[in-house]
Amino acid sequence: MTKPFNIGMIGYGFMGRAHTNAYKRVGDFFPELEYRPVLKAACARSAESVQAFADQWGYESIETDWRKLLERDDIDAVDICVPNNLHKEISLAAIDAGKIILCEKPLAMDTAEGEEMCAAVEKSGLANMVWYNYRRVPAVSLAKKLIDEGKLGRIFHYRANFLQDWTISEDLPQGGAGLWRLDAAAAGSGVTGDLLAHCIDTAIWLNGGITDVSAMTETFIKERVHSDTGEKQSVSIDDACSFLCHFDNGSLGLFESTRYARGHKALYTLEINGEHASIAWDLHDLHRLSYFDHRDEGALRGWRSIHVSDGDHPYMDHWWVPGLQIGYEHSFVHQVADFLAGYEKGEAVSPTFRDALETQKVCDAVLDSARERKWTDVG
Ligand code: SOE
Repeated sequence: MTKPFNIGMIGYGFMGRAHTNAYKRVGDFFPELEYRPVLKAACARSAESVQAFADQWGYESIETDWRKLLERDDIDAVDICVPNNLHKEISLAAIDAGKIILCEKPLAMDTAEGEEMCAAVEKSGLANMVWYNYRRVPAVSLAKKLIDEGKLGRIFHYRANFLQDWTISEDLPQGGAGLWRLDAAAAGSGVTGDLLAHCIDTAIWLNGGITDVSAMTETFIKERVHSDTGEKQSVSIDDACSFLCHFDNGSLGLFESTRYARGHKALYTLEINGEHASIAWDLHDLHRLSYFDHRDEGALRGWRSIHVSDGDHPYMDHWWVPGLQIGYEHSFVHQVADFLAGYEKGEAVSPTFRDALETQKVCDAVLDSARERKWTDVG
């Protein structure tokens, strides 16, 4: 007998769709789960838009005020898919209302907000999770397994990039649907919180904590029309950010992110170099993991490209037959599956608010370091 896990979705943008797709698919591909997501209600300010979203994706009802959603007894969990400046307020109210929270990344606008959210959710004992989905791309999960098994040996270098090119035009306004990411008042920061946060989350997961950072940021377009006012306003998000760091394990990190890398749409790459072996991964070829092992027989030594689609690869026994790959959206399905499996057992599933707070602290240290032009400890 399965049990319902009633979802109240707040927001209906790109992430609202990605998460909803995961809720819809997870029961079919992870039939062993006791709890099954039920799309109870979708919530957003515009009744017309949220009704259209609910009709298209199969939500049973709508709300236009998230406070009303939180009052409903038929909602077990809220999924927060709205701009970052609303994460804290909604989370704290949801905790008061006794709701489980699945929150879109980054956790908060800054560390101070994140700490408040973390303290409240931990005091409540409510299950919580933050949507850093890339950990659960099977090739990235395989990288984690190889590192944890010690295949790489001592780690020397961690390198990651997240490159995009969608904000190069000066005519692009800031604020409003999708473009709130360009408005510091709604987003908190630019590429640091939006893109590097993914790289940092994966890095901490794979390679451990980050101790200190030295960063530079740039805002290439200093003024943009704001969608709310129609007026030109200064832009204070970081359009690009690069940073160096030290990890707890003594390895060195090098990270770069920008929305001004013409030709790159969502190029998230990472490479880790260890004493015995190296691994590399690229979001544009997400089902492959590149692996080089120095211990291989000399004449045959070289980079191998592992097609992560076999039955013994992470998550893959839940999908098609060996050799047939899956994609971006499946990382979200895996995250829900793991969350529900943990929920069933009463176990926290990473990344929790606490894990996401670690990423937030690194993001804040990066922004502080760039502002002050000096090495900065992670708080
Ligand atoms: C920005 O373009 C964005 O959609 C991020 O907000 C997502 O978190 C990232 O996964 C893809 O890019």
